[in-house]
Amino acid sequence: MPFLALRRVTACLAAAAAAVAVTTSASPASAIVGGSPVQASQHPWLAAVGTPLFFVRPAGQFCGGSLIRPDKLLTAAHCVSMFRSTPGLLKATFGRSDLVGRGGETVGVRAVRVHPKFRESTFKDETVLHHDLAVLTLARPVARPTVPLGTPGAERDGLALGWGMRSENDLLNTKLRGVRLPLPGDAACRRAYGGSYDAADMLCAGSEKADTCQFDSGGPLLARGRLVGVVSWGYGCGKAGYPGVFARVADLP
Ligand code: 4AZ
Repeated sequence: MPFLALRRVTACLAAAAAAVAVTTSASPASAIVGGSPVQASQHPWLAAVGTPLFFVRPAGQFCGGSLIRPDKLLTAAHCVSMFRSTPGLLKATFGRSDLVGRGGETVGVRAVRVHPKFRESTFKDETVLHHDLAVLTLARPVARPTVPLGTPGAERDGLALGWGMRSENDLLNTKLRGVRLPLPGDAACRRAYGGSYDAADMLCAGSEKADTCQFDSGGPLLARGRLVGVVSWGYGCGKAGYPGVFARVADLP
């Protein structure tokens, strides 16, 4: 393996290990609070994104993704930017309700395209993610329905899906869950995050009772069955006054 790639992978694993450490030590409340188990077969376009290198999680899962073309998976840029030159290390698994097990369909990744304006800044000690979108080209097209893209309208809530953490005592959740998140509007996130929140490319969803968290990133926020957002960032998880922030899929270049 070339040195650069190895260094990138090492950095990735270090980041992943750090994410786990943060989750175990400092995680407040929980993710997918108020959510419930979901069968992956109900959302055949939904994938767990992982790498065999991330051995601390079954299937090496660290993010989610949504099939938007037979060979294109939409996810978060921060999930995959370190794999830009080594896309072959990534895997997408569809149709697996529990990451422990062999069900569903696993496909390799041939290319990683990150939003050209993707960048990071900071809010308190959280990383703020701008234009946090990436498209993975799968090694082959899959025979699965795609999810239609949309923009949120007047609806009061949306549905988020993910294999991420439910609470600080739930490090090892491996089951797919779904949660209805209130859509409090841009003003709520501006109150929480000030200038770090940019309504042009971000969307605000969640409450202290319903939120997303570590390992839900890259996964979908649906409104009326359309994909409107991608799980991106937030100040902690389930913290009152700090809704989750999603990348608007309408920001796809
Ligand atoms: C994360 O670390 C993460 N509560 C995802 C979503 C939120 C916070 C953190 C929003 O992947």
